[in-house]
Amino acid sequence: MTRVLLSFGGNLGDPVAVFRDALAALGDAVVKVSPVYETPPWGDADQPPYRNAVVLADRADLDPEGWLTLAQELENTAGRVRDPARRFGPRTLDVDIIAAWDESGEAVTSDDERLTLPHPRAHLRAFVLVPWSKIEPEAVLPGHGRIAGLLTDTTLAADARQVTPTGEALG
Ligand code: PH2
Ligand code: MG
Ligand code: MG
Repeated sequence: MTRVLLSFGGNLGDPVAVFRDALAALGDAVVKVSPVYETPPWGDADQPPYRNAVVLADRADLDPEGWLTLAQELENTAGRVRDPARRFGPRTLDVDIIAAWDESGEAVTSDDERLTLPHPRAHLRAFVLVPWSKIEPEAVLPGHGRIAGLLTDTTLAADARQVTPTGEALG
């Protein structure tokens, strides 16, 4: 069994409809789903606001590499077009693996540049930590401690104030 925390993000088309399709494709693997949030674009400022959510999911038959393949399939199904010149540009669906845990609940770590675990910037991103804290208030980001503690950092707290629930449900 590998449990993962997935971050869903998108800012082209109808991201919430795209999130719903991706969740349906994950099927029984889905354990918990956060509300949807509107978030200011991080990285390139000249793009529309994002919708973000997080999904806790579990699949007995997938290791983190298998999850990466599945995440990329979900992005491709959503019509994601990759622009090599714009790494942080607009997209229909981005599915990032934030952290992974093995069957005994131990965090999986990886330095592989294709799949770094935990995600190297997750501890800096209010658009990941705020939705996650909503579904798992006591969660720990491996290597960084409790997410509730991370969110009290001055910079993150300022970013978190801009992460606003939209009221759109994915379930
Ligand atoms: N994803 C990016 C770049 N910038 N900004 C927000 N608010 N949310 C995202 O998911 C996001 C982003 C590239 O993965
Ligand atoms: Mg991303
Ligand atoms: Mg990504």
